[in-house]
Amino acid sequence: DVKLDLPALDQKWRQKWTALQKTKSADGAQKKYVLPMFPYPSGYLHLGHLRVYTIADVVARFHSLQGHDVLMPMGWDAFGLPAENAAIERGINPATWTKSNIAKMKEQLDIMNGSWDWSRELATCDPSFYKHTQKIFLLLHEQGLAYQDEAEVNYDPVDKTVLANEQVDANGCSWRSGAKVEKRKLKQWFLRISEFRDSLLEDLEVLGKDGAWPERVLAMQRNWLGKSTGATIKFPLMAFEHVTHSAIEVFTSRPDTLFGVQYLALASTHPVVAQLAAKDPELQAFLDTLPGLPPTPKSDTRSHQEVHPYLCSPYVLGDYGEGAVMGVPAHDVRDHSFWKTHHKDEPVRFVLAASEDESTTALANEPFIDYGVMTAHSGLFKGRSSKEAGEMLVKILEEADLAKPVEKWRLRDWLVSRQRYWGTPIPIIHCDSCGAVPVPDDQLPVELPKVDEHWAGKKTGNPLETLDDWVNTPCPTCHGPAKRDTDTMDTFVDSSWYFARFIDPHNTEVPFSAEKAKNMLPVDLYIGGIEHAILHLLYSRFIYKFLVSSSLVGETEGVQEPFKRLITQGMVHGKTYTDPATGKFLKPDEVDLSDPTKPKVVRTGEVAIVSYEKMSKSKYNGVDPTDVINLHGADATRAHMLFQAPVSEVLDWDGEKIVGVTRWLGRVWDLVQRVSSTPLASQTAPRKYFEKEAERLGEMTEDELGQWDKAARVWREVQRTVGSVTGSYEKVYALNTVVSDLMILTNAIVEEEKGLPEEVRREAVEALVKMMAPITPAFAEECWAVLHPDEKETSIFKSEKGRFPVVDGTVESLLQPRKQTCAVQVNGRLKFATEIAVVPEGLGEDEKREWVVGQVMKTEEGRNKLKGVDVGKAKKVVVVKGGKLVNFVM
Ligand code: ANZ
Ligand code: ZN
Repeated sequence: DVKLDLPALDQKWRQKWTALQKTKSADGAQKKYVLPMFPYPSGYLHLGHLRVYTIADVVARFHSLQGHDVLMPMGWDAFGLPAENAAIERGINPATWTKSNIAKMKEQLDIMNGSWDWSRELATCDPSFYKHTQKIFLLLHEQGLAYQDEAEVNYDPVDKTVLANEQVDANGCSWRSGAKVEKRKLKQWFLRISEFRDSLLEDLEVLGKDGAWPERVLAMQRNWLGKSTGATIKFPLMAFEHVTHSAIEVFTSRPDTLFGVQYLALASTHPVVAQLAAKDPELQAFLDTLPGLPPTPKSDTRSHQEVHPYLCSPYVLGDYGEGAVMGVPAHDVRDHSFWKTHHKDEPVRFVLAASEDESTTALANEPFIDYGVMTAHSGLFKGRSSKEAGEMLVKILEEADLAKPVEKWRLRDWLVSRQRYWGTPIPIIHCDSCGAVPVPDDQLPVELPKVDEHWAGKKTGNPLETLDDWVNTPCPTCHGPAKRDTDTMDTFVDSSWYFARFIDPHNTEVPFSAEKAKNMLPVDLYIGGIEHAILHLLYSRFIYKFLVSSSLVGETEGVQEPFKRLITQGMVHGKTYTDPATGKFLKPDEVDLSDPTKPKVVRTGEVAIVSYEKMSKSKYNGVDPTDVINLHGADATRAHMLFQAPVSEVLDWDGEKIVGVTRWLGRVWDLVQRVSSTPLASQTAPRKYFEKEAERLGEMTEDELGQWDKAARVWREVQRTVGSVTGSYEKVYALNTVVSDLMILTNAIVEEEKGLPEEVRREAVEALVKMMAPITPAFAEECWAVLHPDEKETSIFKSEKGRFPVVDGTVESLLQPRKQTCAVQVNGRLKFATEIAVVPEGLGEDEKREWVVGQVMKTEEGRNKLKGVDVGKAKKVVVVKGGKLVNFVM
């Protein structure tokens, strides 16, 4: 008996895999590009990482076993604020911090038995990578798709630095200095994503087919793009001598609600508001209460006594539509709650309803937001469908120059400038006479200068701005004095194209070759967290569409989407103990786990509350994947991780439950040992057995028939499992059922093992091991080596014999249940029921009758209970329902 030491197997096989990695897959193999979102090198791998990388690796290995040419690379999303913050706090260079984090995480990643292609490893902070990020930026610039414009930034007046939104707390103060953050206008770089908005929206349809992308993500993308059709409508302004506008223009998506307008609301930044405030101290006082940062729900409720009151409210955005809204409390949710808060006593005016005869005004507590039929309040339009009425209204107003049909998008151009050090430098030189000049191609990359003294001094701000040697440079065009752009790019720019770099990571000339792009892109399966459902995916889609339409790739046919399929995995929650008396989270040494089913609070002896929560330091519920893997081995950890929850759902992590999986692996291991002494068979051996034996089914003894049945039961189970497991691996979402299906198959084999024909037993175990291999690769390799001592030097993933099993359709008919119940009647009256062999296919009516009668007479019941009935002399024998009933008419 060989003892199973799972962690030791990990070690052994990881070494062998490294040695084997160089082998190429067969020519003409189908390409599969499987990619999990690359990690930010924070310095430690958490269980969430382990989950997404396990899913990716399992799918990649499944495809390898099918003989596909699989690409699964790994890299680092290495620029960004945390490194810079760490640098400021610790006085070290962000590059140093990042590199040591990468090294730590790579080590952690390596022990999970992943089949990463490290030869393609990349880090976005590496000049050899960001050289090409700069090239792509300049390509965009050349096409007019990168441009400069003024935009507001958060400015910390104490640290004298620009802050990212995440560095501003809820009170509008700096994360570091605590100073009140100011808004400043700066010239910044934008990427014109709006140019691609039509195809970004249209192609979501394609991604929605067959559930290729989760519906939820598609909805979020659609919403972010926010295409809305409607009209601008002018409301003439009266009786304000000091206002220069003659009308207020609003954007509405619902012109059909025009008769329900009860007020107009303006954004606080609307030019008319400032003019009104100049003469209205009360309004000015209200405006002064509005903070520069996210609007608080305060409202100025005073109305000016006009046909419609004009109100100024923070729910009206200054930079959307016209910065003004026609307020329809009856048919819009926000307008309704605004009206209810400030005009409690004034009735809401409903102007359309679900049907014509509906009395609607009574429903004043809720707005009616659907389209419907115009009611009496809509005057002449009463009875018309509201969609049609809306179009008519816009036409009529258009003739009077009071309305214009328009299309509005929520999507803004992408602001990519960051006033920070740790990012890709923007490759532009500013010259007083030539303007913004691209850095010439042969001078790329523009490298980040080393500024160790800056970090050592724990200084804040962007050191690039004060580095005169670096900033001052001759203009590439006129050679006069000029200055480098000191902004760096948003890290989302780096991650918007990294997946394309993986196909050609060592190319020094271009980001990637067009030829490789045609062969290897797009990504077949992309896996990552829902937190990237909007920005990262939208930016990647945009840049991909740009790249494939650019000179880099040249005209490509078909849909231009970077990720054919997208899987979003659920979070991992940690086991959390709470003291019921205080409601406080308990630290590990504050919980008594001597009886794991009844955790107790050490201090009081009371039973602690157990729940599963998002892992965090403050809840003491974090789990280090390295510890788990060292204890249980990577394979058991992977299998457990998949088994506990469907891929897209939350996973409640309870390390104690891993023993279930470990026990299963132990059973399979023992089974493999027992089977290894039987002669090698082949995948087709069971079929040959069934074909051969089927010919003599009629003459078999009871024992032989018993063995046939047993073999059929096991092989049927193998076939069923191959079918369902293949489907689940392909769907990805159902990986948890792969583990349970394989556990069931293990039990079926072990239960029927005794007396099972050798070739069936052996092949059942072989199939089981192959099906397990994607999930428990080292374990499967070891089993494979035991089963195939002749192939010791190779790997189940590389061997032809190791191919993932396919359902054998030809044995199906042989494996049908051999027995069925037959009800026996004499003159239409039931005498008894008995078990007979299933009627073979292809018999004629007479043969069938003869066969059934013969079977019935062979049974014990037949011999006993039909004594005295001379069935040979029956007038007629009726067999129905394929032999489930026989009637002797005497
Ligand atoms: C009247 C109305 C009646 C509206 C109704 C909706 C329903 P989407 O479709 O997302 O583009 N709106 C217009 N400009 C705004 C701004 N600057 N800030 C806040 N809200 C603004 O939304 C368009 C709708 O949002 C417009 O249609 C307008 O309210 C509001 F039963 O006009 B609606
Ligand atoms: Zn110049």
